[in-house]
Amino acid sequence: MRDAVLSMLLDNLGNFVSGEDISRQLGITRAAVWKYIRLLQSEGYLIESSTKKGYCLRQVPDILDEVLLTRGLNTSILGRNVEIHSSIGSTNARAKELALSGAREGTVVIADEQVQGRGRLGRSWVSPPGKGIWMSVILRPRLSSQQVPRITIMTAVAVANALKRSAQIDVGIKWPNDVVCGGKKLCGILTEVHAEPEVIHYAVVGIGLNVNLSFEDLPEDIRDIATSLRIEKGKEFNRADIIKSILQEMEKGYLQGLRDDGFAGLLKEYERRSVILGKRIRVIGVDGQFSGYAQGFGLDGSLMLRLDDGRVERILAGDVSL
Ligand code: BT5
Repeated sequence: MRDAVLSMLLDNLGNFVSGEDISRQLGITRAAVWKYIRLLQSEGYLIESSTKKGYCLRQVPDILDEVLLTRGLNTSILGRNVEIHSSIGSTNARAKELALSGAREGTVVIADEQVQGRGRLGRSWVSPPGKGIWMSVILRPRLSSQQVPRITIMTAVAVANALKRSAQIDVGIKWPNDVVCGGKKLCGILTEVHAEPEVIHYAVVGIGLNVNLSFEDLPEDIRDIATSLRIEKGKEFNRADIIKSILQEMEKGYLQGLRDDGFAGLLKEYERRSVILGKRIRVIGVDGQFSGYAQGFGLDGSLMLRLDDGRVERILAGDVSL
């Protein structure tokens, strides 16, 4: 019923709805309406009330609420099932639990704060409350385990397209899993899979996107390498709008790029946004360190690095510095 009251206020955003209308439409007493209004106000919704005119929600606050997250979400798989936490260890860890117990494809776990946010190789991911998008999406793609890097590539392109659409910002992609702006990291992606060589049981794609963090919100040790939408654009953004945009773009990339063999097209978009293509880089990979020219990306999502002796090394995962 709380959701229904909120939906009515959202349907009339910026306008008053009378208590009587709400009570009649939802079949609850005026006292019950007032109770839900008080509840929503306590959650941070700024609702004006007037004895004559009723209730008015002036603007949509930046709250992670299932109603706000699913309203107008135009997807058929991703985000049809959402789990929201005010604080959690790691959304990836939670999504893996859910995936193991059979959660359906497209299930999304979102947290306002992570206290054990993780990056690759056991690194930590800074995830303070109320300021970022810390979310994980469960996918069950029909790919071989060799093609897993494709998932990260698809997601990076989706985040970049979503940011263009919902935040009017042009970002670059730094292989394999960084979305960057002005050379600094705006978003990191962590893809974890439970797979056998020929089949992926599930993939959990974690997205950490710095939205409304100020420079001071970033711990000192990452201030030189990290940024946020707020720092780049000088204003705050509504996280739910960006989340919906990411889910929409991801679903498109998933259906057209990963499922229907359209990966070559997706790779073109990735290359267009790549900040390393054609540049001299250093890569620290699992098999050692390499220097050379980033020549291209393989259909499996690997990086082709042309070494100084002319050989081309195919690298599946690693950290790149320019
Ligand atoms: C990543 O790892 O970039 C993957 C980050 C994935 C985070 C999401 S949040 C939702 C989901 N749940 C999780 O627990 N994780 C995922 P990697 O490439 O290893 O980069 C990690 C490095 O980025 C750290 O060692 C820091 O140097 C830097 N870093 C940490 N927090 C950052 C932040 N908020 N913004 C930018 N850089 C950060």
